[in-house]
Amino acid sequence: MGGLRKTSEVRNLYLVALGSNRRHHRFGAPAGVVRAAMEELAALGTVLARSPVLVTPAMGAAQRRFANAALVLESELAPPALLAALKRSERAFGRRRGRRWGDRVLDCDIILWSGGRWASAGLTIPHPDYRHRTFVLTPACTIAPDWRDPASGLRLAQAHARLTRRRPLPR
Ligand code: PH2
Ligand code: MG
Ligand code: MG
Repeated sequence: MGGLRKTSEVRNLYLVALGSNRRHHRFGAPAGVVRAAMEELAALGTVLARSPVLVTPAMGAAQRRFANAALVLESELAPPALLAALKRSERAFGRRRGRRWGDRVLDCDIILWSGGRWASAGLTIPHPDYRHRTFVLTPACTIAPDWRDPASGLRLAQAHARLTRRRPLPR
């Protein structure tokens, strides 16, 4: 019966970004890895929306291009518990510790949380760098363009427009 559901259950919404630029022995190319990971994350709550999987050029030290996507997850897990679960999934997909920003089978990052801001030793929400990353903002805008960043006050669609706006050529 519905009455058995605890009223103390907290409904958290998360915007999670996924990335891969290495093959998986079972799921194949990076796009397949990201698709499989999106299925896997449904075990952590309810996936309310998922973006298409996009192929993006590597930013930073990584060598190969990425598959990237984003999803909105509703979950009873608090931020540190979700982070631990995402790290478990990354390991289950074969991710090994390595160079920061290197090639990886699977990367899952918490970008935004309905509770606003979070700051603890290994976790900062909003994600400190996502505003500069089209590979996060482009997929995120397809599913949550109106989600407002609690730090900047900007909607994701506005943050995306700022990032991708053509600047006038220097004269
Ligand atoms: N992730 C990185 C570094 N560079 N580039 C793209 N295109 N997509 C990513 O997900 C990505 C990256 C470190 O997390
Ligand atoms: Mg990342
Ligand atoms: Mg990460």
